[in-house]
Amino acid sequence: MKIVPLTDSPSLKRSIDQGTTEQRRKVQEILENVKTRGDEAVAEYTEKFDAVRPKDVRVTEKELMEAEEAVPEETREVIREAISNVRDFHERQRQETWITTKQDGTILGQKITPLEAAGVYVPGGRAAYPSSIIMNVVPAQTAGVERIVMVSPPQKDGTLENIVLYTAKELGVKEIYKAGGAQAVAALAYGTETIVPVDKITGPGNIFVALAKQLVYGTVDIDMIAGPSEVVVLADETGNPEFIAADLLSQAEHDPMSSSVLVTTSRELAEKTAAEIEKQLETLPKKEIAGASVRDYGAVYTAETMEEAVRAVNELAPEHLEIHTEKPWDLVGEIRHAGAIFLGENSSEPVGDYFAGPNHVLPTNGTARFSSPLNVEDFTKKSSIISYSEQALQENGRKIAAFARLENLEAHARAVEIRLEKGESNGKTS
Ligand code: HSO
Ligand code: ZN
Repeated sequence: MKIVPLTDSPSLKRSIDQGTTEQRRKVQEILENVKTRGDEAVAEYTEKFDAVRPKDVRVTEKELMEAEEAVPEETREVIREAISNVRDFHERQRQETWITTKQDGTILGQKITPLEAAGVYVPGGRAAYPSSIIMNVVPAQTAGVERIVMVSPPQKDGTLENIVLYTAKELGVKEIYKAGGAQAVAALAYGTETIVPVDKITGPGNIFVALAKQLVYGTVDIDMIAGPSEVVVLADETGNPEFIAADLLSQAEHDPMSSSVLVTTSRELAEKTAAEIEKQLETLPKKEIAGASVRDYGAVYTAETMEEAVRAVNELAPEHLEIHTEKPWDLVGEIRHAGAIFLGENSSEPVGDYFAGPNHVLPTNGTARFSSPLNVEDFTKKSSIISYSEQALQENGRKIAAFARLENLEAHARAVEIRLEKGESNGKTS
């Protein structure tokens, strides 16, 4: 991995391609077709892209039972424990409805209501990560979403992977459809004879799924559009090059476009980590992917001071940040932009991917500047509550009417004044 002094790097930002015009046009066509022709169009696209017409589009209770039996008990145990940790963490994010009263009798408040239905997209094949199913379903369930639907493209034999079905079953998700790609996103957004539409679609997918989600946004809500995974490690001379190299490679193996970066104040650590990466790469099963990622999107930046290093981290606004310094907690206050912050050498990033409890769906591609990890609030919405008292209206009515006239909205002004006149004629002016 190349070692570059930060002073030689004018901009650390990168931008990820959001699909070509041609891909966008194709997705648009799929959406239109599913919107007008429903199930039949979904079946045609499934046949075209997944080379199968599943007998039952909806997963049956029997299939769920069989999948559970096919998953070894040790695996089930790990998945159950991960679910429990993720539930505990998300439980703490739950927000309550609140009401406040004022001296004049006015009541104001904020009512929290879960979305009625959420759809979770689960990619096919090797990218069907059970951990991502957990991370998408748990916040929705914790928010109180009643109906959670999962969609995933069928394998050639018309089934879904056992581990996908088992994880869904363990989470309590019962409505699962064998459909993927833009056609599944369209079915969730517009509804078909079989699939009742949902209110929000979340979950990772390929470029066609990402584009479809972007295009149905407005009809339904969506989560963020995730880019390739990223990790930045911030370290001083106390960092362990073997651990740091291993953590950088753990994100590099996700995608040739994943980005793994070390920012360090120690030239020695920079060199040792770069050498360690080459060494550890040799024995990795995904060394092609991880190798391309560190070569094309990886870097080791050396900084003169910790302030300079922290400035670089904030500029990168990484999805994951690991801090490997003597006193990592001293730096937390300085970090403005990062999706998840891992402190100390035991907090390897995969700990967060699978097990610690926080969500692993995080803002990528610099969007940590303005967005947050997927969370319970994403599956709720708020309604404001306003109950004005007679006293409050009589006291403030003139001001409200004046404000309305400032905007040239006479009917607004009169709607308030009609009550004031009534109040005055009743002799109730305060
Ligand atoms: N690191 C990925 C999530 C993931 N890792 C799933 C393994 N499985 C993005 O946060
Ligand atoms: Zn990962």
